[in-house]
Amino acid sequence: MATTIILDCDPGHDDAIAMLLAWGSPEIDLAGVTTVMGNQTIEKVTRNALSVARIAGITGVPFARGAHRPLVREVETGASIHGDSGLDGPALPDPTLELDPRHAVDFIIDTIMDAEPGTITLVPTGALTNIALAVRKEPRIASRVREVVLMGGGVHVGNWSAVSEFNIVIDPEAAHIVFNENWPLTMVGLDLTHQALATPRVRAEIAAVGTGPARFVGELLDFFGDTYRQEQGFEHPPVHDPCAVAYVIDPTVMTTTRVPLDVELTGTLTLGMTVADFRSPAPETCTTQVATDLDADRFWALVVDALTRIGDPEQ
Ligand code: PIR
Ligand code: CA
Repeated sequence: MATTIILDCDPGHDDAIAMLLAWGSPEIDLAGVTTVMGNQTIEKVTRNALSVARIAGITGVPFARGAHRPLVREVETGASIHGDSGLDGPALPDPTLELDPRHAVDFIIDTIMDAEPGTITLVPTGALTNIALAVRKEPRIASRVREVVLMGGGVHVGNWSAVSEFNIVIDPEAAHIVFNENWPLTMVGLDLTHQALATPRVRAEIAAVGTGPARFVGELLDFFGDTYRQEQGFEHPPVHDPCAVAYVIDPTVMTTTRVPLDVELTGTLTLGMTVADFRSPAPETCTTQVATDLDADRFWALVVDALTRIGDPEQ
Protein backbone atom coordinates (compact mmCIF):
# COMPACT_ATOMS: atom_id res chain seq x y z
CA MET A 1 0.00 0.00 0.00
CA ALA A 2 1.36 3.40 -0.98
CA THR A 3 1.62 6.14 1.64
CA THR A 4 -0.35 9.29 0.84
CA ILE A 5 1.56 12.52 1.40
CA ILE A 6 1.23 16.25 1.04
CA LEU A 7 4.60 17.79 0.11
CA ASP A 8 4.79 21.31 1.58
CA CYS A 9 7.83 22.92 -0.02
CA ASP A 10 9.74 26.02 -1.18
CA PRO A 11 11.49 24.96 -4.40
CA GLY A 12 14.43 25.31 -4.07
CA HIS A 13 16.91 22.89 -5.70
CA ASP A 14 16.56 20.09 -3.18
CA ASP A 15 12.78 20.62 -2.89
CA ALA A 16 12.56 20.07 -6.66
CA ILE A 17 14.44 16.77 -6.29
CA ALA A 18 12.11 15.83 -3.41
CA MET A 19 9.14 16.38 -5.74
CA LEU A 20 10.70 14.15 -8.38
CA LEU A 21 11.45 11.45 -5.81
CA ALA A 22 7.86 11.52 -4.51
CA TRP A 23 6.32 11.50 -8.02
CA GLY A 24 8.55 8.70 -9.32
CA SER A 25 8.15 6.36 -6.33
CA PRO A 26 5.33 3.76 -6.34
CA GLU A 27 5.47 3.69 -2.52
CA ILE A 28 4.12 7.27 -2.51
CA ASP A 29 0.76 8.63 -3.50
CA LEU A 30 1.16 12.40 -3.92
CA ALA A 31 -2.11 13.98 -2.71
CA GLY A 32 -0.91 17.53 -3.27
CA VAL A 33 1.97 19.95 -3.36
CA THR A 34 1.72 23.13 -1.29
CA THR A 35 4.16 26.03 -1.28
CA VAL A 36 5.54 28.33 1.37
CA MET A 37 7.93 31.29 1.16
CA GLY A 38 11.50 30.48 2.11
CA ASN A 39 14.20 29.82 -0.43
CA GLN A 40 12.51 32.64 -2.35
CA THR A 41 9.28 34.64 -2.25
CA ILE A 42 5.96 32.80 -2.42
CA GLU A 43 5.43 33.96 -6.04
CA LYS A 44 8.79 32.57 -7.15
CA VAL A 45 8.70 29.24 -5.31
CA THR A 46 5.11 28.61 -6.45
CA ARG A 47 6.03 29.23 -10.07
CA ASN A 48 9.08 26.99 -9.62
CA ALA A 49 6.90 24.18 -8.24
CA LEU A 50 4.66 24.38 -11.31
CA SER A 51 7.68 24.44 -13.66
CA VAL A 52 9.07 21.31 -11.97
CA ALA A 53 5.64 19.68 -12.35
CA ARG A 54 5.85 20.26 -16.11
CA ILE A 55 9.40 18.89 -16.33
CA ALA A 56 8.40 15.76 -14.38
CA GLY A 57 5.08 15.32 -16.22
CA ILE A 58 3.11 15.56 -12.96
CA THR A 59 -0.61 15.55 -13.67
CA GLY A 60 -3.68 15.00 -11.52
CA VAL A 61 -2.01 16.47 -8.43
CA PRO A 62 -3.36 19.72 -6.92
CA PHE A 63 -0.83 22.50 -6.30
CA ALA A 64 -1.79 25.20 -3.78
CA ARG A 65 0.01 28.40 -2.84
CA GLY A 66 0.60 29.07 0.85
CA ALA A 67 2.04 31.61 3.26
CA HIS A 68 3.76 34.70 1.85
CA ARG A 69 5.56 35.54 5.13
CA PRO A 70 6.45 34.01 8.48
CA LEU A 71 4.00 34.24 11.43
CA VAL A 72 5.92 36.97 13.25
CA ARG A 73 9.12 37.83 11.41
CA GLU A 74 9.98 39.48 8.10
CA VAL A 75 10.67 37.43 4.97
CA GLU A 76 14.26 36.19 4.75
CA THR A 77 15.11 34.26 1.56
CA GLY A 78 17.80 31.71 0.73
CA ALA A 79 18.90 33.58 -2.41
CA SER A 80 22.59 33.15 -1.54
CA ILE A 81 22.15 29.39 -2.00
CA HIS A 82 19.27 29.09 -4.48
CA GLY A 83 19.76 32.25 -6.57
CA ASP A 84 17.42 35.05 -7.62
CA SER A 85 14.74 32.73 -9.02
CA GLY A 86 14.98 30.27 -6.10
CA LEU A 87 15.85 27.61 -8.68
CA ASP A 88 18.77 29.13 -10.59
CA GLY A 89 20.72 27.03 -13.09
CA PRO A 90 18.45 25.06 -15.43
CA ALA A 91 16.05 26.66 -17.91
CA LEU A 92 12.56 26.63 -16.39
CA PRO A 93 9.58 26.03 -18.70
CA ASP A 94 6.44 28.10 -18.29
CA PRO A 95 3.93 26.27 -16.09
CA THR A 96 1.08 24.38 -17.72
CA LEU A 97 -0.82 23.33 -14.56
CA GLU A 98 -3.36 25.66 -12.96
CA LEU A 99 -3.08 26.35 -9.24
CA ASP A 100 -5.78 25.00 -6.93
CA PRO A 101 -7.99 27.99 -5.96
CA ARG A 102 -7.60 27.27 -2.23
CA HIS A 103 -4.92 28.62 0.05
CA ALA A 104 -2.45 25.86 0.99
CA VAL A 105 -3.67 25.96 4.60
CA ASP A 106 -7.24 25.19 3.53
CA PHE A 107 -6.05 22.57 1.05
CA ILE A 108 -4.11 20.82 3.83
CA ILE A 109 -7.08 20.93 6.23
CA ASP A 110 -9.61 19.75 3.60
CA THR A 111 -7.37 16.90 2.45
CA ILE A 112 -6.77 15.60 5.98
CA MET A 113 -10.39 16.02 7.15
CA ASP A 114 -11.78 14.35 3.98
CA ALA A 115 -9.45 11.34 4.24
CA GLU A 116 -9.69 8.34 6.57
CA PRO A 117 -8.01 9.18 9.90
CA GLY A 118 -4.38 8.12 10.02
CA THR A 119 -3.83 8.03 6.28
CA ILE A 120 -2.17 11.36 5.38
CA THR A 121 1.51 12.03 6.03
CA LEU A 122 2.67 15.65 5.98
CA VAL A 123 6.13 16.16 4.48
CA PRO A 124 7.24 19.77 5.03
CA THR A 125 10.55 20.68 3.38
CA GLY A 126 10.41 24.43 4.00
CA ALA A 127 9.40 26.77 6.81
CA LEU A 128 6.57 25.36 8.94
CA THR A 129 4.25 28.36 8.48
CA ASN A 130 1.48 26.55 6.55
CA ILE A 131 1.48 23.57 8.89
CA ALA A 132 1.31 25.77 11.99
CA LEU A 133 -1.54 27.83 10.53
CA ALA A 134 -3.41 24.68 9.51
CA VAL A 135 -3.26 23.08 12.96
CA ARG A 136 -4.29 26.34 14.64
CA LYS A 137 -7.22 26.81 12.24
CA GLU A 138 -8.36 23.15 12.46
CA PRO A 139 -6.88 21.49 15.57
CA ARG A 140 -8.56 18.17 14.73
CA ILE A 141 -5.94 17.55 12.03
CA ALA A 142 -3.40 16.82 14.79
CA SER A 143 -5.01 13.50 15.70
CA ARG A 144 -5.91 12.67 12.08
CA VAL A 145 -2.55 12.87 10.30
CA ARG A 146 -0.53 9.68 10.18
CA GLU A 147 2.69 11.54 10.94
CA VAL A 148 4.76 14.62 10.15
CA VAL A 149 8.10 13.90 8.51
CA LEU A 150 9.94 17.17 8.09
CA MET A 151 13.26 18.37 6.77
CA GLY A 152 14.54 20.98 9.18
CA GLY A 153 16.55 21.54 12.29
CA GLY A 154 19.49 19.57 13.53
CA VAL A 155 20.81 18.41 16.86
CA HIS A 156 24.52 19.02 16.49
CA VAL A 157 24.89 21.55 13.71
CA GLY A 158 23.27 24.56 12.03
CA ASN A 159 23.51 26.09 8.57
CA TRP A 160 21.95 29.54 9.01
CA SER A 161 23.60 30.20 12.36
CA ALA A 162 26.01 28.15 14.45
CA VAL A 163 23.13 26.10 15.86
CA SER A 164 20.10 26.88 13.68
CA GLU A 165 18.87 25.47 10.42
CA PHE A 166 17.25 27.66 7.73
CA ASN A 167 13.70 26.16 7.64
CA ILE A 168 13.33 26.48 11.41
CA VAL A 169 15.03 29.81 12.00
CA ILE A 170 13.19 31.76 9.30
CA ASP A 171 9.88 31.00 11.10
CA PRO A 172 10.76 29.76 14.57
CA GLU A 173 7.31 30.49 16.02
CA ALA A 174 5.70 28.24 13.40
CA ALA A 175 8.26 25.53 14.12
CA HIS A 176 7.53 25.84 17.84
CA ILE A 177 3.84 25.20 17.19
CA VAL A 178 4.55 22.18 14.99
CA PHE A 179 7.13 20.60 17.32
CA ASN A 180 4.85 20.98 20.34
CA GLU A 181 1.74 19.55 18.70
CA ASN A 182 0.71 16.08 19.84
CA TRP A 183 1.37 14.19 16.60
CA PRO A 184 4.11 11.77 15.61
CA LEU A 185 6.94 13.90 14.25
CA THR A 186 10.19 12.81 12.63
CA MET A 187 12.87 15.47 12.30
CA VAL A 188 15.06 14.73 9.29
CA GLY A 189 17.57 17.44 10.09
CA LEU A 190 21.09 18.41 9.14
CA ASP A 191 22.62 15.56 11.19
CA LEU A 192 21.06 13.25 8.60
CA THR A 193 20.99 15.32 5.43
CA HIS A 194 24.69 16.20 5.56
CA GLN A 195 25.23 12.50 4.77
CA ALA A 196 23.23 12.78 1.50
CA LEU A 197 26.08 14.23 -0.55
CA ALA A 198 25.86 14.49 -4.34
CA THR A 199 29.32 13.02 -4.99
CA PRO A 200 30.76 12.55 -8.48
CA ARG A 201 29.73 8.87 -8.37
CA VAL A 202 26.13 9.85 -7.60
CA ARG A 203 26.22 12.52 -10.29
CA ALA A 204 27.37 9.93 -12.84
CA GLU A 205 24.55 7.53 -11.91
CA ILE A 206 21.98 10.29 -12.33
CA ALA A 207 23.49 11.37 -15.68
CA ALA A 208 23.37 7.75 -16.87
CA VAL A 209 19.56 7.78 -16.58
CA GLY A 210 19.78 9.93 -19.70
CA THR A 211 16.35 11.59 -19.61
CA GLY A 212 15.21 15.22 -19.56
CA PRO A 213 14.31 15.15 -15.85
CA ALA A 214 17.67 13.52 -15.01
CA ARG A 215 19.51 16.23 -16.97
CA PHE A 216 17.42 18.81 -15.08
CA VAL A 217 18.60 17.29 -11.77
CA GLY A 218 22.19 17.43 -13.06
CA GLU A 219 21.83 21.14 -13.82
CA LEU A 220 20.25 21.77 -10.41
CA LEU A 221 23.19 20.05 -8.74
CA ASP A 222 25.71 22.05 -10.81
CA PHE A 223 24.33 25.32 -9.44
CA PHE A 224 23.66 24.01 -5.91
CA GLY A 225 27.14 22.47 -5.78
CA ASP A 226 28.74 25.77 -6.77
CA THR A 227 26.92 27.83 -4.13
CA TYR A 228 27.48 25.15 -1.48
CA ARG A 229 31.21 25.21 -2.22
CA GLN A 230 31.39 29.02 -2.13
CA GLU A 231 28.97 29.78 0.71
CA GLN A 232 29.25 26.75 2.98
CA GLY A 233 32.65 25.23 2.15
CA PHE A 234 31.24 21.83 1.11
CA GLU A 235 33.14 19.82 -1.49
CA HIS A 236 29.89 18.14 -2.60
CA PRO A 237 26.43 19.53 -1.82
CA PRO A 238 24.09 17.88 0.72
CA VAL A 239 20.70 17.25 -0.86
CA HIS A 240 18.42 17.79 2.12
CA ASP A 241 14.75 17.59 1.19
CA PRO A 242 14.55 14.23 -0.63
CA CYS A 243 15.76 12.62 2.62
CA ALA A 244 12.37 13.32 4.24
CA VAL A 245 10.59 11.73 1.26
CA ALA A 246 13.01 8.77 1.40
CA TYR A 247 12.03 8.16 5.03
CA VAL A 248 8.38 7.85 3.98
CA ILE A 249 9.29 5.48 1.11
CA ASP A 250 11.41 3.25 3.35
CA PRO A 251 12.09 4.21 6.98
CA THR A 252 14.87 1.61 7.17
CA VAL A 253 17.03 3.78 4.89
CA MET A 254 17.95 5.74 8.04
CA THR A 255 18.13 5.19 11.77
CA THR A 256 16.12 7.33 14.18
CA THR A 257 16.18 7.99 17.92
CA ARG A 258 13.09 8.85 19.96
CA VAL A 259 13.84 12.01 21.94
CA PRO A 260 11.90 15.06 23.16
CA LEU A 261 12.46 17.99 20.77
CA ASP A 262 11.67 21.67 21.17
CA VAL A 263 12.46 24.94 19.39
CA GLU A 264 14.32 27.87 20.99
CA LEU A 265 12.40 31.15 20.70
CA THR A 266 14.22 33.51 23.04
CA GLY A 267 17.95 32.79 22.78
CA THR A 268 20.21 35.54 21.53
CA LEU A 269 22.75 33.13 20.03
CA THR A 270 20.37 30.19 19.68
CA LEU A 271 17.14 31.50 18.13
CA GLY A 272 15.59 28.70 16.06
CA MET A 273 17.77 25.97 17.51
CA THR A 274 16.08 22.56 17.76
CA VAL A 275 16.88 21.30 21.24
CA ALA A 276 16.93 17.53 21.91
CA ASP A 277 16.77 16.32 25.51
CA PHE A 278 19.00 13.22 25.65
CA ARG A 279 19.29 13.17 29.47
CA SER A 280 17.28 10.01 30.05
CA PRO A 281 15.29 7.49 28.01
CA ALA A 282 12.43 9.26 26.23
CA PRO A 283 9.16 9.08 28.22
CA GLU A 284 6.27 6.99 26.89
CA THR A 285 4.48 10.22 25.97
CA CYS A 286 7.29 11.39 23.66
CA THR A 287 6.00 11.60 20.06
CA THR A 288 9.14 13.03 18.43
CA GLN A 289 12.19 11.38 16.93
CA VAL A 290 15.33 12.54 15.17
CA ALA A 291 17.01 10.90 12.18
CA THR A 292 20.69 10.19 12.75
CA ASP A 293 22.37 7.83 10.25
CA LEU A 294 21.69 7.48 6.52
CA ASP A 295 22.38 4.52 4.27
CA ALA A 296 23.54 6.85 1.49
CA ASP A 297 23.86 4.17 -1.20
CA ARG A 298 20.26 3.04 -0.71
CA PHE A 299 19.07 6.64 -0.54
CA TRP A 300 20.62 7.52 -3.89
CA ALA A 301 19.33 4.29 -5.41
CA LEU A 302 15.79 5.48 -4.53
CA VAL A 303 16.45 8.79 -6.33
CA VAL A 304 17.86 7.05 -9.42
CA ASP A 305 14.96 4.55 -9.47
CA ALA A 306 12.43 7.39 -9.29
CA LEU A 307 14.09 9.24 -12.18
CA THR A 308 14.17 6.02 -14.20
CA ARG A 309 10.42 5.52 -13.62
CA ILE A 310 9.62 9.12 -14.55
CA GLY A 311 11.38 8.63 -17.89
CA ASP A 312 10.90 11.32 -20.53
CA PRO A 313 7.40 12.72 -20.05
CA GLU A 314 5.52 14.62 -22.74
CA GLN A 315 5.96 18.35 -22.29
C1 PIR B 1 18.58 26.69 2.91
C2 PIR B 1 18.33 25.51 2.24
C3 PIR B 1 19.42 24.77 1.77
C4 PIR B 1 20.71 25.17 2.03
C5 PIR B 1 20.95 26.33 2.75
N1 PIR B 1 22.23 26.67 3.05
C6 PIR B 1 19.88 27.09 3.18
C7 PIR B 1 16.91 25.04 2.12
C8 PIR B 1 16.66 23.66 1.52
O1 PIR B 1 15.63 23.72 0.55
C9 PIR B 1 16.27 22.76 2.69
O2 PIR B 1 14.87 22.57 2.77
C10 PIR B 1 16.66 23.49 3.91
N2 PIR B 1 16.43 24.90 3.53
C11 PIR B 1 18.06 23.21 4.42
O3 PIR B 1 18.45 24.10 5.40
CA1 CA C 1 13.37 23.35 1.14
